[in-house]
Amino acid sequence: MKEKLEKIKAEALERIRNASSMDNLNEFRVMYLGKKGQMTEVLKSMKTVAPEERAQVGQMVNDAKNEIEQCFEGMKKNLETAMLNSRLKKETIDVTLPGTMHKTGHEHPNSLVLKEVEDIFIGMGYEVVSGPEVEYDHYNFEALNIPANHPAKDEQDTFYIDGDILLRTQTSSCQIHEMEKGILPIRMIAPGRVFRSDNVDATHSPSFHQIEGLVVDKNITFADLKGTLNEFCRQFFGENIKTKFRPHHFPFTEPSAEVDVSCFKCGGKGCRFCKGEGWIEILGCGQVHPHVLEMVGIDTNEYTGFAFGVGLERLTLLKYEIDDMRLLYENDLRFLNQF
Ligand code: 2U9
Repeated sequence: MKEKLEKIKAEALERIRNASSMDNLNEFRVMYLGKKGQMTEVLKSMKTVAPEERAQVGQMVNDAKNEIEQCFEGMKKNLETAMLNSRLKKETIDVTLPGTMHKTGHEHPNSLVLKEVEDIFIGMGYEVVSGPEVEYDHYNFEALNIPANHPAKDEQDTFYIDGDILLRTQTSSCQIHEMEKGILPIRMIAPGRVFRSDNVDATHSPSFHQIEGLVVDKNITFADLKGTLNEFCRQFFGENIKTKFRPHHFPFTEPSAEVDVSCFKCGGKGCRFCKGEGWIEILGCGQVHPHVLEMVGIDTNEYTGFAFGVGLERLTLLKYEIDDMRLLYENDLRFLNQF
């Protein structure tokens, strides 16, 4: 019995000390100390030991068991430390290495210009209003004093969807919706996407953006229109900018005008940028045609208004000196990263 015990102990200690992994170690624990392990078997066979030797043998078995257990615990600690060290070594991060640069997006030049225009008008007490891109003929044309036979309604210019439903060609429809609410006075701008059946070239696109403005109040005159647009041009193009209001015709305004600004590159002398003109055309405007006000039930004896419209892309091209509108839509990062 004594010899058998010594043999088991020596073998167990040897195996435990040479265990190569935690799994391996646990295997030996089960093999020697488990319920059906060799040491348990020895304890069970104590019955066969002569009663006078039982105490001594019992002590020996317990000592051997304790020694194996201690050896196991010691080895377990060693393996755990080794595993931790190897993990720490593997997961070590060199904090002195340069980081990976992530490219962050930024606003499109059109969005930057729109924000600037909105801020100028918000600063003058205007509201920013949006409306649907799919419209009824009535809101896009009829209510704006554009009659059935007007060339602007031609299918060549307008994308018709079905019958009297179309893709809006101007954001003026938003202003009609706003006036129909019957709450006066109105001081609003309507920025948004518009659609026209145009071929793509450096200055045209079948989809572009407009910013239209509308003011309706008592005693609104052409002088209010001029003052407002002069202030806008000064804030947008610079303090020293000059403006010129040229008579024009729009069905929805009367009188109407187009506005030129003095060339902000050459100061009006004439250069390549303004094609030698000294002036650059930027927007259209006028006093709201009385028919337009009457059609939404506004009393023209009491109320008058002014309106204006500007192409957002046109402002962006001028502001950033871009010579081709297509660059704004192609999403070429070499172009967009410059803003
Ligand atoms: C209402 C009444 C009148 C809006 C106006 C213009 C003049 C104009 C063009 C600029 C360049 C369109 O994008 S563009 O091609 N717009 O010249 N727009 S007056 O007049 C309105 C709007 C709403 C109720």
